[in-house]
Amino acid sequence: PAEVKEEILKRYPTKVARKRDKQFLVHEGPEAMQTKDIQANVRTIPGIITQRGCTYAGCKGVILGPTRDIVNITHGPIGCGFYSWLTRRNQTDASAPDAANYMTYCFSTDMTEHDIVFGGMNKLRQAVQEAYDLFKPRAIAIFSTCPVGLIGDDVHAVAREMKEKLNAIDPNHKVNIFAFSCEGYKGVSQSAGHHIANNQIFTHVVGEEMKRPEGKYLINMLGEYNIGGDAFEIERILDKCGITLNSSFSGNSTYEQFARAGVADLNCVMCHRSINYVADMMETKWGIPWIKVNFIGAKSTAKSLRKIAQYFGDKQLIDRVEEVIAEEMKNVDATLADVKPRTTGKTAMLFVGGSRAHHYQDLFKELGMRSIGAGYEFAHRDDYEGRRVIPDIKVDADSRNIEELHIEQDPANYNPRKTDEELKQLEAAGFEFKEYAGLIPDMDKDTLIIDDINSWETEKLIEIMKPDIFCAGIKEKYAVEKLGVPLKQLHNYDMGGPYAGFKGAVNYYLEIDRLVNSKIWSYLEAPWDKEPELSATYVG
Ligand code: CFM
Ligand code: HCA
Repeated sequence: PAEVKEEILKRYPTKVARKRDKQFLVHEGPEAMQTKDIQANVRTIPGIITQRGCTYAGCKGVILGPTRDIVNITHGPIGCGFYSWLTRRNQTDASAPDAANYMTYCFSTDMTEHDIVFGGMNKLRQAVQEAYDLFKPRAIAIFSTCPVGLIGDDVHAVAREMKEKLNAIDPNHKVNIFAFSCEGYKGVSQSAGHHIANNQIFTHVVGEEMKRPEGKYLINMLGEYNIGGDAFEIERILDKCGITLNSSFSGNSTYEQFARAGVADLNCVMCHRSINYVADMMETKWGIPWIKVNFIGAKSTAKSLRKIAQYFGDKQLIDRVEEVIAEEMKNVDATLADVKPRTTGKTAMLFVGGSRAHHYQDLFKELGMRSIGAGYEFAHRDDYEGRRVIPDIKVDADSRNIEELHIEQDPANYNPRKTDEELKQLEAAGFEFKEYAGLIPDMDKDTLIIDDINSWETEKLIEIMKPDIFCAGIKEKYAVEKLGVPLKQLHNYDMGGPYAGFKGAVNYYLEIDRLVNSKIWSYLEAPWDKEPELSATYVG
């Protein structure tokens, strides 16, 4: 692996190589890695074909995308709205008779040259009015794209003004309207967009309703986005255990769920990257403790359920969780008995987002496969090295650009869920609150950990290391498959899934078996190998 790194870096100009060197680690074993840090959450080098997306994508697509009853208006040229329309394959259950579902629509102000020159605020007012007239929604959200920031349209002023105007029309219908300054260029990646989205939802929605719904064990799931129906499988399992999902950020979610998030007994964080600060804010404001969970992988699912049960400490729940695990593991074990002999020893690489490149390694482990290279597109150092490094993370101008909310205890509703004594007891029994150790400790010696990998490095890695499967997204898919290596999209599951929970694990085992054991990849020949007339020669 050290030679692979050298081979790749030596092709770069010195300045680029020096920078990539800090973002490209060879795993030297657990002890040595304790002192190594990775550079992350910094700007991509201009000219390099990154996997990353923009701040608007992180805000509008990722965080608010899976919520069904907020009308999400993109203020910008039509491409931004169109491209972020249902491309992530997050699903929602709108089967209740009165359930509103706007996810199938694409709302945009369709800014054109005229609006860029003379300002787009009037058009935005009209769009909000039109959305209100057509749907009478519970909430309308406005998302800024790059040109909005450049010309200075005040989206927040329009939101305030329209909220006041529309709430005066019909006193029986309350509509909440808020906006996001999530211009695409605002941060170095989608990650900034998560933060902007979460801050505004926290400011404008969370805490609006403080009445506790029914349910003895009330949890919020933070950072689960219902890709391919994952949330449905997680909800099925929680239901079976008797655990009530109070609020989901934001897979299969509704406005009301966000509004009542403050009453839960426990916050469970799936994707640490996109939302860990929300868990902290809810702890400060209302005293809700948080734990890291992972429902990707059958063993991880079982572990997460046990952790939740241990937190509540109720014998009845602990026993029920064990019953559910035993019952669900039958099918998991039977599938593995069939599949594992064929997948054992195969190798995988995962370069995805800010949490899946870690979580999906658990599924590969269950299949007896080795993850020989992994990295995130836009995660921060804590997602690689663990939360212990948070105090040492350098705050640069780009991160300072993203607002940190200052949260205080809510005097009326603050209520620590556990006494100090109970917390101490749990901790003494090995229970960890607010803890995430990151991806590096779970990887083996001699693997590669690469932040913000680019298309050239991807092709080079595959050429040298020849993994049996590569996990990434749509931009990488066909380039990688043309090299004769199957690519599994972990963003939209290639229309498959769910892959979370127990049933999801079974789906994943079967899918990976099909991919890594199919003969088709070895027959693959690029078109120009067969028909040389298709190959072009560059005559510069
Ligand atoms: Fe979290 Fe996500 Fe991800 Fe993410 Fe994403 Fe996503 Fe992803 Mo695509 S919030 S970091 S910004 S788990 S959209 S649902 S699949 S890159 S690994
Ligand atoms: C985003 C969304 C994305 C893109 C996926 C991909 C997703 O980052 O804006 O590149 O295939 O999950 O849909 O991450």
